[in-house]
Amino acid sequence: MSEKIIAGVTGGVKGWEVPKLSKENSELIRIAERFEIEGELESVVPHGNGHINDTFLLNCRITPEKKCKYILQRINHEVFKDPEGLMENIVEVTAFLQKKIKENGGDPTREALNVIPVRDGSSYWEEQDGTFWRVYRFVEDADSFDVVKRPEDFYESAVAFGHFQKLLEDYPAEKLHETIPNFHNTIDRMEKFKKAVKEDSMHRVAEVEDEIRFVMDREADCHVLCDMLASGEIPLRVTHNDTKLNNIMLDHETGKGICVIDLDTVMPGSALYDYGDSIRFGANTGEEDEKDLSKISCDLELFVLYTKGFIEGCGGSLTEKEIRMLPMGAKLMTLECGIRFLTDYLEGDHYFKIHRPEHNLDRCRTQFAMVKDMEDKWDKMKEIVESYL
Ligand code: ADP
Ligand code: GN1
Ligand code: MG
Repeated sequence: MSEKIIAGVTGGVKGWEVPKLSKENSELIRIAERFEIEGELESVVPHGNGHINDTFLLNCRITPEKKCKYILQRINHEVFKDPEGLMENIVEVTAFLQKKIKENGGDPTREALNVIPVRDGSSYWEEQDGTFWRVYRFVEDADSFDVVKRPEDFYESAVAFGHFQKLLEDYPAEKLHETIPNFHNTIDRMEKFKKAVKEDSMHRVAEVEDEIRFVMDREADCHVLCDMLASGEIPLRVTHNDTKLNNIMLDHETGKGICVIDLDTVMPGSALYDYGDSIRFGANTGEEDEKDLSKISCDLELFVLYTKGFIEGCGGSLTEKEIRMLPMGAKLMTLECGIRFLTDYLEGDHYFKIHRPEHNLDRCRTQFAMVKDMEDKWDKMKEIVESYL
């Protein structure tokens, strides 16, 4: 491996230091070479903008003309307490998807994640320091986006996320490990939030009284979807649970959502979670961490496009009740995410990666501004989804 190609793993942002991942470039190379990657490893570089795992791009040279890429990830085991169960889910789910994609005449090496095993055959590598690593084949000729640049991209992401759920319709849910218990249980999220407020371990409660009130005023909302799932009014399905736009790869040539990635949270859930989380992130006119809240709103044109694409992608599997509840899915996923950012801020920012001191607070505020805007546009949102009944 050439000496001159080095990964920069850390970074200071405007005088504030991002916590260091204590891995030197040589260690990353040593870890990467444990996996069945082809050719000679030429470089390891940090990649993507995920909030949870540490992601690196591996560039390999097979011949002087032929190159290939992989994704190396350190699984965040503070967040995912059972990395073995998580990888078992991913191996099983990707094998299931690949089989279906093949049967449907698609390309299973590109339209689903491909886990590259460790040379001893296992799906992940555990370092002596207790960190967990995995490698995926890189999805070539495709991009993931952190903001909606073209409305049609958002539409295509909706079709792909809907279709993903449809493909997993007959996946045996009982085989899945619950990688994060109560992940979208908004009642539980509310309880954890109240505990963080009560403990006030960082002495930050006084500065976020408005935000705390915003949450408490909406406590009743937190019960709506949980109660409907519990009573069977809406079905439990196998869902992705983290459907933000940068968790899908869009094909350069066709513009279609070619591959759904970030499968760590594939678990039993509600279709409304997947729909709602995409609206939360992609239909927002501002970025998730925008400081200027006047830029935040729910873009109803994007809302229409996503709704259309998702319902099409689900291929007729959504029930009438689920369609009626789509606006509630969007509002609750946004409220929940804001509550999670605020809880993490109150607890000292140990869950989401942050790049500035008040990053989680900024993120929480955009989510609440988005919720407020949805409430103002509620009748219109209902009218839009009801046109699909
Ligand atoms: P996180 O859980 O931290 O969000 P992701 O699995 O979403 O991690 O990966 C972070 C980013 O890395 C993605 O948004 C995407 O840009 C890129 N990425 C992940 N897996 C692949 C892949 N197999 N091919 C190409 N890019 C990928
Ligand atoms: C995290 O992993 P990433 O960056 O795609 C989080 C989601 C949040 C999202 C907010 C496992 O998603 O639940 O909605 O940040 N993932 C996990 O941007 O907690
Ligand atoms: Mg991601």
